[in-house]
Amino acid sequence: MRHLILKIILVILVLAFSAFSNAEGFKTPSLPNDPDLPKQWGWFAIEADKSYTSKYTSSYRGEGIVIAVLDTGIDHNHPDLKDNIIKGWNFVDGNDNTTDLDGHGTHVSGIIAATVNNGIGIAGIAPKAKIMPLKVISERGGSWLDLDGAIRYATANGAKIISMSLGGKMSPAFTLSTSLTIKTAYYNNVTIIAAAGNEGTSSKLYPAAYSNVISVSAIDKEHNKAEFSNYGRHITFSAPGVNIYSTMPTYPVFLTTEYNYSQNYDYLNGTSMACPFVTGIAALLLSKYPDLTPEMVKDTMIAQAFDLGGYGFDPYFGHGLPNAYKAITGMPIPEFEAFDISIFATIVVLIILFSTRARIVKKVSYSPIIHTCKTRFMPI
Ligand SMILES: [Ca+2]
Ligand SMILES: [Ca+2]
Repeated sequence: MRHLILKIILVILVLAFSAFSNAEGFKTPSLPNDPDLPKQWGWFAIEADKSYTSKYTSSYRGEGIVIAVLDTGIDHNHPDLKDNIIKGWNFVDGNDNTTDLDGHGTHVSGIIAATVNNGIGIAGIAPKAKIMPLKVISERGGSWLDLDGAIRYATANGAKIISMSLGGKMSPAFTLSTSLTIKTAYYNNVTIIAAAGNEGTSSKLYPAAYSNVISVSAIDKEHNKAEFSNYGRHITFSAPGVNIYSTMPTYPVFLTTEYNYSQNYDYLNGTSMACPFVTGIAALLLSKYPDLTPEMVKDTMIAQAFDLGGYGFDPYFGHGLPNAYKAITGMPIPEFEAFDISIFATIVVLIILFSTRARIVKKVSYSPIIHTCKTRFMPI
């Protein structure tokens, strides 16, 4: 009888273990079923496939991370985006209608956070992140004042990342204002990423050229710098920006009617497309380590980036191509510089204090008693 009970318990345990090990969480995910995945060379170039399928990283997909996309708005009804959009604001018209009438903002948003494994279209890099569409560009372009307002709005409303696939040459009057707005966002722990520009020159475009902004140049499928991509010492990373397949509005917009791009999905070129690749990886990293500062986000991605071109940092590729898998499997890089300086400064101050005190004590202790009157003045 006792043996029978033991056997029954054993069988129950084996069945339970078998059910447990087959549970969803213990399976290594296979590649997602999005049919246009083969068109997304950039998704594979940053190893988003490895990040998606590895048991070490597959649970970090941008959960809890709000990304403000400062652009032309978004198609709120696109089947590959509609679940990942939160309320935004239209700074051009001063209302809450952030419908994309151009196509650019919808394309950028799909690269970052298109729904993955839903059997349609493409796969985003951080599909559990939420896009906050902030419309700052109309068919007439955008104003720096609107950009400032959008950066402040994003910071005040919980965005962890601001992604700006836009830029221009600043007039001195606006340089200070936008620079201060960006600094404020940065010190409120918002990671700020911007496209370097498409003039194919080393001329600086803002906001990418600000020191608190991660600046992104573009590469093609062969890892060559895209001909159109700007470059210079201010480039932080290089990311896919040629023949990038992503979401387009499901209704006619400027890019489809004036330039014959397709509705629903199409290819675009630009550092505007490279910027959201870096944004997506930053979102993956922040979903694992939500408390990282913008400096730590940048340094951790730098430490795990794939070097391109000349050895180490160079003005064409910056620190290279960031990696969606390695960025979240490597240890976060602490803020060494700030840490070291504060410790160093403390040590120097302590040494000065102790050496002064030692001199004083030494002098006092060696002062003969007969010179008591003089010892009163020794500390001076
Ligand atoms: Ca999809
Ligand atoms: Ca290099």
